[in-house]
Amino acid sequence: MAFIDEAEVNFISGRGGDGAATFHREKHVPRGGPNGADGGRGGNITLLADRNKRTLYDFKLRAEYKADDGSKAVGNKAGKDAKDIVIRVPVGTILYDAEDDEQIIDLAVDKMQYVICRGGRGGRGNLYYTNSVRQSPSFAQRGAPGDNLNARLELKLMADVGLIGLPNAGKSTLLSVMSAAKPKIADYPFTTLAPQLGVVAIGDHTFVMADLPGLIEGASEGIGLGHQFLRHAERNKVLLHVIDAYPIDDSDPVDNFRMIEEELKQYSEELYNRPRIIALNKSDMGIPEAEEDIIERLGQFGVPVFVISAATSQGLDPLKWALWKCVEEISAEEEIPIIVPTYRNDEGSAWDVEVIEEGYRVVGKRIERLVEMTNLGNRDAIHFLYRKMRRIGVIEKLEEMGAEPGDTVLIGAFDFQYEEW
Ligand SMILES: Nc1nc2c(ncn2[C@@H]2O[C@H](COP(=O)(O)OP(=O)(O)O)[C@@H](O)[C@H]2O)c(=O)[nH]1
Ligand SMILES: [Mg+2]
Repeated sequence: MAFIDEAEVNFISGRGGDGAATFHREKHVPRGGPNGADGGRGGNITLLADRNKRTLYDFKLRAEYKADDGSKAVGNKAGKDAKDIVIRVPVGTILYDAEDDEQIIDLAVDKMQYVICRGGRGGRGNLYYTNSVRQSPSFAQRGAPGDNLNARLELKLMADVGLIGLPNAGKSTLLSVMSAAKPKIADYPFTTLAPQLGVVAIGDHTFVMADLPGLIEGASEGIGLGHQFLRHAERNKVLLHVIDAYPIDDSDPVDNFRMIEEELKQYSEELYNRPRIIALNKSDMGIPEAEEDIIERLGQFGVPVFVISAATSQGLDPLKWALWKCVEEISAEEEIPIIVPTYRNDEGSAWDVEVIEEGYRVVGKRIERLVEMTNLGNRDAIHFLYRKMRRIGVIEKLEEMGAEPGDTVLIGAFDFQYEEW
C-alpha cells in the first residue's frame, strides 16, 4: 500500500442545463402560451470522510474530477439533474485552495461530508418569466456555470493506537514489524521528538499506530514536555502497553508496568482512562513458564495480555486482531455522522462598478453569473437583464458615474454597448 499524504487535484462541478423557450402547440390554437421548462442542475462534487481509506493515493492516479452538466429542457420537459460525484477521502484530510493556500475544511470525523463545488442551477424556462404583463416571453435562461476548485489535499493521519512502555521494551521494533506502510510525518512540528506512525493491516482492515517517544521516557527523566504531546495522543482510542518480559536489569516486569501506568496517570488522567491492551514482549528470550507467572500477576489489572516477540514476529496476528476490534468498537460508539451542508462558493451578492480604460466594468459574482446565464442573442432576454440590473441599482450607479450611450460596459467575459439597453 502506497502512502501519499499530499495531492493536488482539480475539481469541476457541472454546468446547469439551459431552460427552454417554447410555446404550446394545439390544433385550432394559432399560438399557445409559453411552456418552456427549466434546465437540470449540474452535478455537485462532494468530499466524504471515510475511515476505511488511509491514503490519498487515488489522487495520484487521477488529478481531475468533473461532474456532468445538467441536461437542457426540451419544450415543456424539464432537464434532468446531473449525478453528483462523491469522493471518499481518509479521515483527517484537510482541503486547501491551491491558489491562496487557504484552508477550506478539515474532514476530521468519519462520515463528515462537504460539498466543495456546487453544480450550476438549471436555467429557467420561458414559462417562469410569464406574468400578467409579460404574457409570452420569447426567452429562457441559460444554465449557471459550475465551480472550479484547484485544491491541495493534505492528510494528517491520526493514530488509533498509541504505544507506551519503558524505554527498551521494544516499542519501536514492534511498530516497524507491525506496519505495512510508513507515512511521512513532515507536518509534525517536533522534528526530534516526532511520533512514529505506522499503518497496520489485518484482514481487510487497517488502523494507525503511533509510538509516543518521550511521553513516558521524558516524564520518567523529569523532562517537562508540556501538553504538546497530548495532541498526538488525542485521538488514540487504545493504548498498547509494551512490557519487556526479560528486562536486562532483572527488574520485575509487573512492577515496571505499574510504574509506567502511574506516570501516565500523573501525566494525563484522560489518556490514562483509555482502554488498554498489554503486549508481553521478547518471548523468544525465555521460557513459557516464566511468562505464565507474569500473566497471572498482571491479571489484577483486568487488561488483556498478548505474549509476543517483535524480534521473531510471534503472536502478532492475534494482537493485531484484538487492537482492531477495540478500535472498531470505540469508533462505532463515537460515530456521529456530521453533515456539513455548506457550499464553498456561495454566490456573493455584492457588486461594484469600476472605471476602466475601455469604459466601465461591473464586478460581482452574482451579477457576472446573471449575465452568463442570459441568452444574449435575444432582445427580450437582454431587456429582462437590464431591468434586473436596474432593480439591483447597477444602472443607476452607471448613470451616476457618467456612463453615456455608446460607452462600453464589461461584465465578466461579456461587453455591452450602453445604448443597447
Ligand atoms: N530478543 C528480542 N529483542 C527485542 C525484541 N523486541 C525488541 N528487542 C530489542 O530490544 C531493544 C530495544 O528495542 P526498541 O524497539 O528500541 O525499544 P523501545 O525503546 O521501547 O522503542 C533493541 O535492541 C531491540 O532489538 C524481541 O521481541 N526480542
Ligand atoms: Mg523507541
